[in-house]
Amino acid sequence: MARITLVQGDITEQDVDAIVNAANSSLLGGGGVDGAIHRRGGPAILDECRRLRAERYPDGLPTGRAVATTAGDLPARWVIHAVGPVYSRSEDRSGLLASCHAESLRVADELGARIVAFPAISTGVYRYPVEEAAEVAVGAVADAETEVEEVRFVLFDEPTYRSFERALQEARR
Ligand code: AR6
Repeated sequence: MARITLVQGDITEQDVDAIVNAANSSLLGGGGVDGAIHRRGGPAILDECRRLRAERYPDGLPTGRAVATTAGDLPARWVIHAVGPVYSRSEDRSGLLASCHAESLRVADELGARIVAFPAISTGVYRYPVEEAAEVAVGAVADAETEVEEVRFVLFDEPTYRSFERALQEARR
């Protein structure tokens, strides 16, 4: 089981084996953490995303799934693009949110990544309530059978950091 750690900061600065991107199905970029990763990582990431679309995912990467590319100019070696669900009040999409964490770790295992950083997937543009998302994310990572040694959640702001801290305390009880 991977050790879970938390830091407040910018995921693009993390010197880890792989960072996870909160992507969308198109894999062609967007705002939030996705925009920051493509901006800081340079064009090599988008080139590989375009190739993945053409060769493996002509209809896009389904929600709940993950796929790796180079990390371009970032300190990390790989970016694992994961597609979280858009939050819905009428439908429970926590299974999809858990799945994109489990799938990211499966991809990390294929790469041989040992330290993997995750942002708070789905809690920005996709509007998932942070408290709920933190519980799902921490639970999914804690349940995963993986060779990854450390999963580092990199939380952009203090309220998100606090939510993950609470979720981690709950999970350890
Ligand atoms: N480092 C760490 N966390 C960050 C950073 C950063 N540099 N920048 C933002 N965050 P979001 P989503 C936090 O919107 O909700 C994009 O357009 C942010 O504060 O990036 O999964 C994609 O292309 C929030 O807590 O991702 C998709 O279309 C968290 O990252 C869509 O947004 C996630 O916010 C995905 O939406």
